[in-house]
Amino acid sequence: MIDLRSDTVTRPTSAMREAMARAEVGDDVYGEDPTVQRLETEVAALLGKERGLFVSSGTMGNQIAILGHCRPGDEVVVGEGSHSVWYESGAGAAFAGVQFAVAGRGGLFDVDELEAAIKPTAYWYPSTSLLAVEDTHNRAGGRVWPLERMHAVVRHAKARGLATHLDGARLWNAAVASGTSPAERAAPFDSVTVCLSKGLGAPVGSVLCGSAAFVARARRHRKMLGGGMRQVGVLAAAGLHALLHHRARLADDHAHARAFAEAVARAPGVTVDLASVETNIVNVDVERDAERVVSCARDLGLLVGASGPRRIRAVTHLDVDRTAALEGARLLVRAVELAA
Ligand code: TLP
Repeated sequence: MIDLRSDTVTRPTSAMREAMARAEVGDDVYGEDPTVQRLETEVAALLGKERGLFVSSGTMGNQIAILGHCRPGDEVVVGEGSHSVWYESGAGAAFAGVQFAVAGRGGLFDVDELEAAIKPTAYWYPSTSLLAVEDTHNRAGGRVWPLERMHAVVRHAKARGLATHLDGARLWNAAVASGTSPAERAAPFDSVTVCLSKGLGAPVGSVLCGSAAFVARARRHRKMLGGGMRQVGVLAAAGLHALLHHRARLADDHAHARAFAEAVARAPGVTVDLASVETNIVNVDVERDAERVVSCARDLGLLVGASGPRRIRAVTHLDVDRTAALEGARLLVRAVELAA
């Protein structure tokens, strides 16, 4: 089976498992796990923030950020297709009591579109208190925010009194693809979530970073959500290993995604916006029922996901080499034919 459903499907390498087995651990709720502390310090330094907090998932990181920045009834501005709106089980509404306003179209937006999404000030409006930006943007097909545009919207949000959060689940991909550093990209944001379990290939874990005061608040919220973990250095060790060994190779995933996209784009009945394939995610628009294409692909030995009625998403990762990516493209084209 070639599995292109997500870069979350990777399995820990044997070197990563060895690092996990060797990890020094302690009870992290007592603040006594040295490996967790090392991970939090290293990620905070990589992002140019004061502190980091190891959390179980990107979803938990985003939700703790929303809890830390907002009050019930507040509004969070996001780009179209935001992960928090689509894939976090409605947690923003359930736990923080916020609602979402969408800026612009297609996931990325500009200052005017942000301004249009901010509610005026009167007691009958929700208070727009947070801007959350996704880089890379998942549903937009792994798009990388142009640095200056991203920083301009953050500057505008701050001028309007909003807090700012970066959902950097794939910030590592954005940095590699654009030749900028994660710290440069994260610089103006109040908080940032990065994931270790996507392209980096760790089995679990994300790190939420920000100021010392923000992370102290976040630690309480993490406990409230049941995310206080104990001898979790075994997992932090996987993350540290991933950061050290799997970051630069993300460029390979991007090259494989491009090769996949170009091969698929040549087929009839299929459209791929090649200009938007910047990292490891490829959106493939099909003139067929996407779920039917997914099921035909599975029968042929390829796993992909439907991200819309006529859209397929394919994601390259650590466990997919160029040969597998090209074979995946061939099988997807065949599945589209069969789904007719
Ligand atoms: N995305 C997953 C699914 O949930 C859709 C995937 O397969 O791409 N922010 C962004 C931008 C993400 O893409 C994801 C995961 C998360 C947050 C959440 O991370 P986890 O899965 O660790 O909660």
